[in-house]
Amino acid sequence: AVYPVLATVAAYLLGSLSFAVIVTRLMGLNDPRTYGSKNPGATNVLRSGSKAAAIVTLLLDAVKGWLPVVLVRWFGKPYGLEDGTVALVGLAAFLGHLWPVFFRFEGGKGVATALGVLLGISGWLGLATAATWLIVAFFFRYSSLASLVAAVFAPVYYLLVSGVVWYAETSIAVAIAIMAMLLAWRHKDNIRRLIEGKESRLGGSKAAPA
Ligand code: NKO
Repeated sequence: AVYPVLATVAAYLLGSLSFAVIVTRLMGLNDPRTYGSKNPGATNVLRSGSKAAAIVTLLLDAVKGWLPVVLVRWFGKPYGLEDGTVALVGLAAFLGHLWPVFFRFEGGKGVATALGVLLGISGWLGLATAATWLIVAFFFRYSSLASLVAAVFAPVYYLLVSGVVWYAETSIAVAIAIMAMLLAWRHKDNIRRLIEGKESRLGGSKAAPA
């Protein structure tokens, strides 16, 4: 039973790579933990003005959730790694992003990494959740609100996508539910700003919060 433990630790370490910090540092941009929402995430990197840096951050933060999940799914069977380990490594990568061992355990909100995990579990699940995010972001122009709505729908989509083919795994459903709850909790300041009408809009003016 050493392989599930090794896989989970490796996924946590991979998740601990805070790509918002790493990418901005490599590109010579300011540290996202010093401006805007102070969050090391793609949305806040976008507030630096560099779309390229934001996209690379989003991609790499998603890949670190996706990779451990698909590696276990595709190559785990001979090592005795089943769906329980899929759930564990996905959750471990997500937890690494929130509490990264390499960055004093001060990480992000887990949106991009959760998306990667969902895409690794099922392409349709990831696509449906990402589409939900895009629709809310398009109409309301708040990244945080889009993430919160997507997080509510993700567990529902999992049950639909897997239930239809009679395939829902309790461990995976629980992992998705835990990610959704932690993601919402990490957005508590965003929720307060949304209620107060002080949340910054996507593509909005950086000078005046409106
Ligand atoms: O700086 O506090 P901020 O305004 O930056 O940021 C709030 C934001 C933080 O998240 C990010 C990552 C942005 C990724 C955008 C595309 C993601 C596609 C949607 C996936 C939703 C996954 C939810 C899964 C829950 C289990 O929110």
